[in-house]
Amino acid sequence: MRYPMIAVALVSSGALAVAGCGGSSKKSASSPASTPAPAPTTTSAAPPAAGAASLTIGETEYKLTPSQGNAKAGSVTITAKNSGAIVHSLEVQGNGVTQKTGNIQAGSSATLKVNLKPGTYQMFCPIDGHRALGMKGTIVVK
Ligand SMILES: [Cu+2]
Repeated sequence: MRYPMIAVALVSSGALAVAGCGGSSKKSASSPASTPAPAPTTTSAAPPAAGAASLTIGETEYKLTPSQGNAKAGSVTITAKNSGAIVHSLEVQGNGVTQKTGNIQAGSSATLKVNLKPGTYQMFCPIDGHRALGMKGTIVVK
C-alpha cells in the first residue's frame, strides 16, 4: 500500500522570501605547485662567451645551405632549419665534439648548442644515407 507522498514543504509561518544568501563557503585553495618535468635534453648551462656566435643551416634534399659555415670559437648555437619535405637532422663532429639534434620534421627547426674550439668540423645529416647523398658540409671555427 503506497500513499503518494505529498510533501507540503511550505513553511507555514513566514513567506519564502528571496533566498539571496549564498552562504560563505570557505575553501582553502591550495594550488599544488607541480612543475612539469624538463625535457630530457642535456643542457649544458654555458654562459654566452664573448666569442659566441650563431649559425643557421638550411636542410633540404639533399644538401645543407650553406655547406660551409664559419663561427667564432666558443659557444655556438646552430639552428638547423628543415626546409625540405622529409625528416632530417644535423650532426656536428670534430675535435672531440659529437653532437646532433633529434629528428627535425619537415618545416621545423632545431637548435644545437656546441662549444667549439678553433678548427674544422664536419656537419651532416645523420639520417639514412643523407650524408652520402650530399647533406654534408663543414664549419670552420676561428
Ligand atoms: Cu637528411
